[in-house]
Amino acid sequence: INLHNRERGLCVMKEFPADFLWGGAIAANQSEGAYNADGKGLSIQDVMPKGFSGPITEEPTPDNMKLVGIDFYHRYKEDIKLLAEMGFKAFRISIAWSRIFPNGDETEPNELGLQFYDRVFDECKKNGIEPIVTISHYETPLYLSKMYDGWLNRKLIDFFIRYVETIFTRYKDKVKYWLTFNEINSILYEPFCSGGIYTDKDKLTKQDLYQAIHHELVASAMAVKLGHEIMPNAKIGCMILAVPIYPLSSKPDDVIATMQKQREIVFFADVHARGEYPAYMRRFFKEHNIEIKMEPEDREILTHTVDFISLSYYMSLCETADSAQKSNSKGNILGGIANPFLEANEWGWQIDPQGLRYMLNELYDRYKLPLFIVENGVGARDVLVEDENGQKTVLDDYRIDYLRDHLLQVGEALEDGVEVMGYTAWGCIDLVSASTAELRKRYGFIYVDRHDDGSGTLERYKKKSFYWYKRVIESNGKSL
Ligand code: BGP
Repeated sequence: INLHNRERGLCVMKEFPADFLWGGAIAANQSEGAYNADGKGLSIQDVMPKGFSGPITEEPTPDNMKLVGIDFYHRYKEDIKLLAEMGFKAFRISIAWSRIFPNGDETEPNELGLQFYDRVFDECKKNGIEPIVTISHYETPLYLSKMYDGWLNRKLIDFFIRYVETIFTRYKDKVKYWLTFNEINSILYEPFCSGGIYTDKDKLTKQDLYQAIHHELVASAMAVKLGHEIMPNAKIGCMILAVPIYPLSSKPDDVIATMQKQREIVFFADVHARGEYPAYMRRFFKEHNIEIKMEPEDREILTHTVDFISLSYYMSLCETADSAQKSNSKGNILGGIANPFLEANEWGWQIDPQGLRYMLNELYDRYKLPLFIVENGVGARDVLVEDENGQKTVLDDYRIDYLRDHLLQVGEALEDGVEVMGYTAWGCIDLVSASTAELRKRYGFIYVDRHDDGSGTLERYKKKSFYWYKRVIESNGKSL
């Protein structure tokens, strides 16, 4: 794709804003390890050794790679220094809820947990890096999941707000950018991972799911309101798993099916940005016999809208009204259909740089709010080799190609007039995969010597993409 673009003279980089937030992203549960250190309680991730598809365990088991992660808990200084060397302006991390409230429903926070993030934010500041903080990234305290059934229970709103108030008050002078729920729409597909809902996925009705979603939407809006009160200068955004949906054919039936499928996703951003349920949901709820239980204050709470929309972008999908084609489809992530014109990575995620431009335009047209790409990247198996100076490295040209192709499209979107605040590449340091819980699916500019059998020194090595991204940031996107 890249070569093709260059031949056509399209590789001219567009102007990025001077204050563009270049950086990378990780999440606590996929990197920190130290799963029971300093008073941390268990999170749902500590009993998910196989990621989305595998069974949940009763107790943490040694085959769960997340228990050690990449030991960011102890190596954050070294890691942040490496990110600073690349010139990072922003570093997206998440706070592990169960470090602050080990069970989730206590009244007093765990001071040692709070101190850890103090140290991380101070280290960022020392290195001139702006922290971007996800409040809840797939890491509901396990106790809340087991005892309350996660977000299915309205009580979660109170527990969440207590946690949010604690971290806003504590870090108000250290953190300006906050994201409420990571990929909030993913609860539709992964209710345990995303919403801490312990009840078996197959037993959940649409009614259950949309009730849990309502609780999260109210909680998110309450966090926005509270955040603005405690930190008048803060910017608080929602975060959605952004997947553009294309009609598989130009058949009007397929186009309508596509519209519906896209709404399944943008519904979440609609509520966050417009402060109310969109009109089309009335019909959806009616047709699916869903009745959302709302408290009288909920409508007012939802009017506290976000300052920006953040998104992850990995792939696009197709949709059709033809059920036979649907069940035959191989690219069935989110129940979507593979695009015959695109290639996929080893895990079936179809690579579509132009889809990012398309999505950014769609979202900006819809909301006129700044957008922040807080995840993008390609998972790949990396091989550690020695360079000519005997230094260990990874020759990850495939990663550079992927990121370059996507950044070119961000440039196109900027040229289209879209306001993009920043770009944080996913898994800037190798970490444990969310969906498969493996380490062999790597995203980083920095290689971490740790493997799925638990072996490895945890040493960090700079990949070829490390030097490439450093130049990208240095040149503010001119050198790709
Ligand atoms: C997003 C999650 C991340 C992350 C990324 C890559 O859905 O927000 O936590 O891991 O996808 O997915 P994976 O790790 O499964 O490759």
